[in-house]
Amino acid sequence: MKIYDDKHIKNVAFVGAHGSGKTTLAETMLFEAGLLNRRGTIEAKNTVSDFTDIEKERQTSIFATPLHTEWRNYKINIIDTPGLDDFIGEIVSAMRVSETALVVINGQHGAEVGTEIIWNYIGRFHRPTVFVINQIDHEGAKFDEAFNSIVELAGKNVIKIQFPHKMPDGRQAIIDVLKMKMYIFGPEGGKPEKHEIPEEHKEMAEMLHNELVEKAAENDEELMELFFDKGTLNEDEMKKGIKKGMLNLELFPVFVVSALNDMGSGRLMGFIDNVTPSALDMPAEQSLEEEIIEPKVDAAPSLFVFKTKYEPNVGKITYFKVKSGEVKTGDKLVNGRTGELENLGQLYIINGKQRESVEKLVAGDIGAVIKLKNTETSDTLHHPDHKITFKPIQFPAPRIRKVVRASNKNEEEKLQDALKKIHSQDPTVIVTYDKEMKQQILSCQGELHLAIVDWILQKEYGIKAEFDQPRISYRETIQRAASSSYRHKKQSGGAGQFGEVHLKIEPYYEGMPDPDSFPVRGKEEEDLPWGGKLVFINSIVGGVIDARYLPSIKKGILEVMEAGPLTKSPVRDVRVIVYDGKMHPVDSNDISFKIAGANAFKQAFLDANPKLLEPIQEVTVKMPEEMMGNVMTDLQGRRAIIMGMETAGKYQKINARVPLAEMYRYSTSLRSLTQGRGTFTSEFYGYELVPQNIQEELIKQNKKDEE
Ligand SMILES: Nc1nc2c(ncn2[C@@H]2O[C@H](COP(=O)(O)OP(=O)(O)O)[C@@H](O)[C@H]2O)c(=O)[nH]1
Ligand SMILES: [Mg+2]
Repeated sequence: MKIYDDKHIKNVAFVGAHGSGKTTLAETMLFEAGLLNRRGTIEAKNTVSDFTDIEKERQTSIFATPLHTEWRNYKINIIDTPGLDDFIGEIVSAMRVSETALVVINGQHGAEVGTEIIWNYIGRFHRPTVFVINQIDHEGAKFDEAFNSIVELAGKNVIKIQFPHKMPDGRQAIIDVLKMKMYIFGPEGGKPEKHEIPEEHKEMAEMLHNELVEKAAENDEELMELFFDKGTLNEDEMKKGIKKGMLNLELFPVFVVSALNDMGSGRLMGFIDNVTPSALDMPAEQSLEEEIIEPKVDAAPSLFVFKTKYEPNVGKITYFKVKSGEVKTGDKLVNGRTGELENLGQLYIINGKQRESVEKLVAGDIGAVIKLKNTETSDTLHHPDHKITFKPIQFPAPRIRKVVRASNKNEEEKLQDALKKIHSQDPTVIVTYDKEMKQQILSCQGELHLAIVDWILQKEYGIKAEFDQPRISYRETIQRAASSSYRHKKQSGGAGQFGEVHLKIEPYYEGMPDPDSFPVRGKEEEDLPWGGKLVFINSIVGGVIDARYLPSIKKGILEVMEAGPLTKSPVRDVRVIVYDGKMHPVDSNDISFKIAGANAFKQAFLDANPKLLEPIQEVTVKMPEEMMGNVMTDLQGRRAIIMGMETAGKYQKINARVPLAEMYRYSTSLRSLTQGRGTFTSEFYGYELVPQNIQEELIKQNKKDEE
């Protein structure tokens, strides 16, 4: 492999709806460049990109796969991504290290739901974007409709560089209004014949060409002047203007290809070489140390890890982009997060599962290394003398949560280990332990994502796991003050037990003034591990209870609070005033006061209008305007409180607070309510009162469970 300098490396993420042809296009680009002897297909399960067993089985991409091709003295790194929303994490990490997004559009369907979701997502990265209408060979392909759907998606800055044409003899042709040429393909595709644009399309081509010239000139003053002088621009000037327009996100060129029949991929690679930006053209990134890191070769080396993979017989593979300087085989760099030195060993460039050793990689390039000790996705490795840390990748928050456990109890440890690796490979799979509910929670992006995790556990780790709905963790509290007293007394043989406690409990709130009807001899404010507070006030006068017994009383109360009287849920936000009691000179001890405190508290609690609180999620739903009514009705059926609505382009956003108990399978319902066009995020907001009828239901259920 030739070594390319930083100006001759382009990084492109292939994104777009599921089934649009991203993987097939990547395969064709590798083949056209002579890197493959034969082209694999999705159906034959032998593409370079979809090489994992699960991708072959499902005949679709599930992971982002780094590939590269070489075209006319340029190296093009491609990251082929999956098209389904559940795998958005793969798209996010690919976008992070690519300068250009290449959105593949299925020529039969135009911009689809998946395109729309991904477009909205990649918008956040502010990346220059090329649209490619694929499948022009297909009898169902409709170029004009597909093009219009792109305009609808991305606006008036979408501009045609090419359109397809069928020759009278049935051969496929592509008319290019930048080059002002027609390319005619044989049945096998590959290298086309170059021709003049036929008479019937001349006028249209001229018009589009002029549009393109104007658009190219718009983005550069110098070009604008040239354009006014000459009335046109030459090809090089146009390329310069198009590049500027792309960098300003004010020009989105549209190409056409048949990935399957190998038509148009060479021209597209030529455009990537000559027009799409390299890392040097992009705004330099600022490190967390607030240093501007230019992707220059003559600088201290740094690299950013965007992907991690575990492969049988190989172990851990770390994929990275060189952000500055150059890295060489055998370099020792420091991991900014751990401070540990990592030995880079052999460097590789990658094409799916194939790795080719290289001696060095320069700023802007993408490569891999194996067997790093303790480096994860989002880490930066830097020169020992020059600390550089890049901002970690912002992965989307999880959308579903499940309890996960090994079907076979003996495999629990094995499961932990496997889940750790799965998280390392895919940071959107998150495993946490919920101490309160004593359950292990796996969070991820959706039901399909979960199915993939399950598959990996079974097929790669030989573990059968079970996934259940997590239990909702309620809270208990009180709504009015109540007092009670309790005497604990035991006098059967040996030493007796005696303790008597009088207390008052009240609902606690932030900023509550001290009581005026009791003296405050001591006050403890305790932040409870399950949220909320216990305020414990000692108002004992005349030493009726010894001060040394107060901690025992509090301990007894806390024990009750840990598993509340209503449903065994934790109690929060209570103020307790211990104001009276009795001791016995011989029989009183810690345990007696603990028992008395606990029982006095329990009695008072049940008398104080006790209430259940439930977790509430802050939910944001985004959907096309016309679907808002249905989404709203559904949300109201889930006891949601609508907090606000706002317009975001063609979309409406609803902000709502929804009880977690009502969010069950929301992703599935939203999908069917919006034909897949709605998306949502959901975050914990806080605890709120459960409606009375539901409270009664829950108490009844809890009694039943106990029996
Ligand atoms: N007719 C036709 N089919 C194509 C073309 N490109 C891809 N396909 C088919 O579309 C399906 C999805 O392709 P794939 O590359 O997996 O799409 P991806 O999900 O975007 O990666 C496969 O069955 C391909 O054979 C094309 O240019 N023409
Ligand atoms: Mg694919």
